[in-house]
Amino acid sequence: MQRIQVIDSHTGGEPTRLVVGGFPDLGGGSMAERRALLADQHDKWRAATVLEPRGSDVIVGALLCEPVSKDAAAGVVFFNNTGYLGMCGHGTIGLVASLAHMGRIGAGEHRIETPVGTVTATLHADGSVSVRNVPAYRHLHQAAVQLPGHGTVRGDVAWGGNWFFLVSEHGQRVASDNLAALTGYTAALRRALAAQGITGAEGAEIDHIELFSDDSEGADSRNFVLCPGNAYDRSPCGTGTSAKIACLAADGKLAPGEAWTQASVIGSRFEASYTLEDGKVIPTLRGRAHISAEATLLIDDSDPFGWGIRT
Ligand code: PYC
Repeated sequence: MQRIQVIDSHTGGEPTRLVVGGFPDLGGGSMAERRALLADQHDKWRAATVLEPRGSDVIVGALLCEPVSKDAAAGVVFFNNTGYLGMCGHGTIGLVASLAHMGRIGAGEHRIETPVGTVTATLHADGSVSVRNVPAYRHLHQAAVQLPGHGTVRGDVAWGGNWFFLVSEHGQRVASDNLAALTGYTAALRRALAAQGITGAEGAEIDHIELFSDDSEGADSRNFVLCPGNAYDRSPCGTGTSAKIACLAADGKLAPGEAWTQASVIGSRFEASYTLEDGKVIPTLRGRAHISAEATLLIDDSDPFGWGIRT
């Protein structure tokens, strides 16, 4: 029997499963190197943790790692039902809440190493967490993609720790009673981007699609975010909000320090803003995670689905 120790949390409804023990040793390399090692040699551990029958499409896994740098509180590798992420905003908020729950950190600033750079998280006295993300930027402005049945759809391509296609003019209703239609539309958009060679920098796949609505009940915007494995983000998506901030900054629609409230399709919220450093947009987002379980996952080698159901 194999055992994996986890702490589950959710950030604005989006779950994070933090692996605190039981995974194979990935050595002392950077988080990008450890992510590559996990993906190339130990991927079954990702699958066992987040796929059914133990997990579900919506769960984002986070492997807690010893950081490389002594002044960092932790390192982390994020993964999901289909593979691996760069950064994850809601997941970092969940990680910080879980580390506090474990008694490993208290209120204050904590550096967290991720595969795409080090971020700074602040645990506030009220339990909320701010994440000062890696630099975000817009790569393409209003790129045109042909979407069968919908004609030309235009959107920005931006980096916020993952790659996003951000669309404001889409004709879809961004509402929690319209999830199947939103999922179908955004999945078709992602296929069309790939088929038409529209990518992030250096040919990187755009694996997240983000639709916006101004009908947002007091927030500045409501979004629907399709994640790589076709689940939608229940939170406003930290990296997606960072990508949005980069686009607003590029359009001159949001000044440094100005607040932006991003609501998710289910109504949860992140507060965001940015600073400009050496001409780079550094987004900060603030949200709250709640702990939902402490558990040991069991993998019985005689279980035909013990290492996850791969479809
Ligand atoms: O919060 O950055 C995020 C995120 C990425 C995928 C799911 N959530």
